[in-house]
Amino acid sequence: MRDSIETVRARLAGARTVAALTGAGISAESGIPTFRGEPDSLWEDHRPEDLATPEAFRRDPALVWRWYLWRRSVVGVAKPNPGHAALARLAGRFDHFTLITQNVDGLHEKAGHPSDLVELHGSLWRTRCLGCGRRREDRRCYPEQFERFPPACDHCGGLLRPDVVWFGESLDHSRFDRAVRAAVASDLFFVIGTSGVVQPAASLAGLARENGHFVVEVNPDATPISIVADVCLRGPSGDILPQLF
Ligand code: BJW
Ligand code: ZN
Repeated sequence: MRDSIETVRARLAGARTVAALTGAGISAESGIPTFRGEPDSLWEDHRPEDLATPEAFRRDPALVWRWYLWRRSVVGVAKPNPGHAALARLAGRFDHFTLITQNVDGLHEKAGHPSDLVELHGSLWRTRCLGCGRRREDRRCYPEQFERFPPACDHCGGLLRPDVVWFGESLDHSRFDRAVRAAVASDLFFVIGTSGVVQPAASLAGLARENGHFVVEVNPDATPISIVADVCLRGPSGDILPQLF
């Protein structure tokens, strides 16, 4: 492990352009459940097709909203951990650093991430109106805080939904383009705390590798991304990342 850490440090010293893709694992040490693989993961208690699809929302918007409000209440009291802080420090050292996150928790921003941040799967803290399309910041955590529930748009009365990307939905094109450009252009590409099973985010590591760049995975467990990584640092990101930056 010591050698691998030294290898990554040396790569960083010679890199001009760096990018990182993060997933739920980076927030695990802040007390936020991951989606898969752990006994208290989100999908252990809930079927994704019941909660994170447009069909589920059409079927029962109140049920889906209650789940998202519960997640807001968990995330709202969470603090960034040493992994988020280390990435924010690293970003401050490079003119070209892109942080691509699949997380909707806002913890990279809370950690003071200074530069290019691409929230591929949206944000827990925004709503989007199904009627007029307006997006608004919204930090409420309880159904009682809304005039109507499920919540409605104060502009057009349309149904509001969480501004996140559900299964079967396309990612915002300009956000995904920024992520692809970063993967193609970065000398060094970190993949941190993601199971690497959800597309198209998972394909970014392969794209970086195909373009000849050095790929570093940080994860306690092996994933489908491990085979494209040049170095795999096995352990929690809150332990590993502060040793690198
Ligand atoms: C630690 C740690 C520590 C623990 N330190 N690490 C067949 C093949 C290919 C693709 C598809 C397919 N069938 C369907 C698809 C498409 C589908 C998909 O990928 N499905 C697969 C699951 C099979 N993708 C989509 O639908 C996407 N859209 C799309 O493709 O559009 C085109 C299209 C249109 C129409 C039809 C079909 C395609 C959209 C995907 C949206 C994903 N949305 C979610 C919910 C977001 C909102 C919310 O948060 O509620 O995004 S699902 C969920 O998974 C969430 C996450 O961002 C995402 C990824 O999860 P992540 O981050 O990897 O977390 P985990 O829990 O899986 O992993 C945690 C990792 O951390 C583990 O590895 C641990 O070991 C590690 N870890 N502790 C470091 N301390
Ligand atoms: Zn509206």
